[in-house]
Amino acid sequence: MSNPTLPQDFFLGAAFSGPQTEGRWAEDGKLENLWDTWSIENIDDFYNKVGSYVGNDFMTMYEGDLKLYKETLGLDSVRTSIQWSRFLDENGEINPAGAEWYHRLFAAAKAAGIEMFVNLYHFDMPTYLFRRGGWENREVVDAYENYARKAFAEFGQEVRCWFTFNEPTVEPEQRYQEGNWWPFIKNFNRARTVQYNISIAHAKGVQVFREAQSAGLMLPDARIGLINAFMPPYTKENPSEADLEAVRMIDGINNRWWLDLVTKGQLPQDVVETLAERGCVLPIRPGDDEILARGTVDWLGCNYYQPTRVQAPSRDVDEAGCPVFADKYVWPDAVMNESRGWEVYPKGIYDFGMTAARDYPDLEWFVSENGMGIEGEYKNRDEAGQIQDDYRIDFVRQHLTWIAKAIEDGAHCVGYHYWGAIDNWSWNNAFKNRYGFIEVDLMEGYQRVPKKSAAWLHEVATTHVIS
Ligand code: BGP
Repeated sequence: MSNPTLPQDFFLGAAFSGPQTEGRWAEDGKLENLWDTWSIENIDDFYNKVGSYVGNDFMTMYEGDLKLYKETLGLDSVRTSIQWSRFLDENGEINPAGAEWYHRLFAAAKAAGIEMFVNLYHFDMPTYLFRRGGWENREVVDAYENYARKAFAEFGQEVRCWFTFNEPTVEPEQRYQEGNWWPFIKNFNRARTVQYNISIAHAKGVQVFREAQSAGLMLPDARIGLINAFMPPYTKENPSEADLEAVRMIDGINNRWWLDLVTKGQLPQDVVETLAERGCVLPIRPGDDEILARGTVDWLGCNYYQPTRVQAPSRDVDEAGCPVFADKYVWPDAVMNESRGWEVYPKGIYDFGMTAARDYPDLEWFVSENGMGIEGEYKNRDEAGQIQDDYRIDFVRQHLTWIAKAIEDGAHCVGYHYWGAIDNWSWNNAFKNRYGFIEVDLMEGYQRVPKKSAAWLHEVATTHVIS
């Protein structure tokens, strides 16, 4: 049987973010963001005590990295994020040194033949705004609107593909609901307030993008999107009514919420109603419907790592008095990436594509992140010192194969970005789990060394044949 192929105009690239790569956390007027503050307050929370300060040293290495992307990996496009805390000062005015860095980066990417996709917010709230209430305070939504407006005006002629947020489900969950990220809040209802206000901020971001377009500030073919982690929901075989209800709400909160917002400019009414019935009242203000209506996008990014498996909850309410809609369901057949504790289920991306094609037929989307982080990867070096990461080749091959099938079956998927194509800083996991096709050698001044998978990826990216 011949190898599956991807369409010739399908793009292949990579994704990363400002806070996980740039480094130079306190130079040239950069303000502290929440990751810097957490690193300062308790470095012991970070794997091997590696805080946010250096990223993967991208601000030093960026020209070489862009060459690696293009020449060694064969990629055509790369996403990063602007750091709000680097670009603007505490008065919401442009920090010239911060702006200068992004101008330099976008020019270097262009010279290297890499199209730069730019996202505005990647879990990196400036700390002074968090201290004013963060996403729980509508004034911070206004501050985001100002940030977006200034970013479009400053870089509108340099960048074509823009995104308002990366994974707006994650900060509510990790920082406000599960208490995994500083300052470790555990409150489902506060998490939903944050989710709601981020939705308003997204819609305002799209609105100022459209205004910048009308004012002639953007490139003629500029586009705006949202990136979210879409985790197709599954439950047990032969589910009960209560299991299916758990699926409805978890799918509603994590997936449909954002899909409805970006395609219809509204939130799923059934989800909002059930939340209210269970005592989780969103901070809806008069006029919000009109704001949300402006949140429809040109296209969507889908980050896919793992599916969600849920079942009916064993209790209705948690310790904080907040509603519980589901418990985890452990599928006995699950294949795990033990390093990260995430299930590997490549067919999930196909299922997402088919659901999107059925329920949101006009939506164009791409896989904006997908990747495999492995702990202790240095143990897989061969005699010449190269990491032999056949598992990564296998992981990407399987996902690309399901994407090719989804396209064949009618999914409107136009590209693929691998997460962390060069090893980078994974939040409080720091450099524990490595994602790259290119190793970052922390013992050798952050030196970049291609792993075995790099040559394989180059072949696929330049031929579109999944070998
Ligand atoms: C996504 C984030 C990325 C990245 C990735 C891998 O959720 O958008 O920022 O970190 O997951 O996860 P981790 O680094 O936690 O292993």
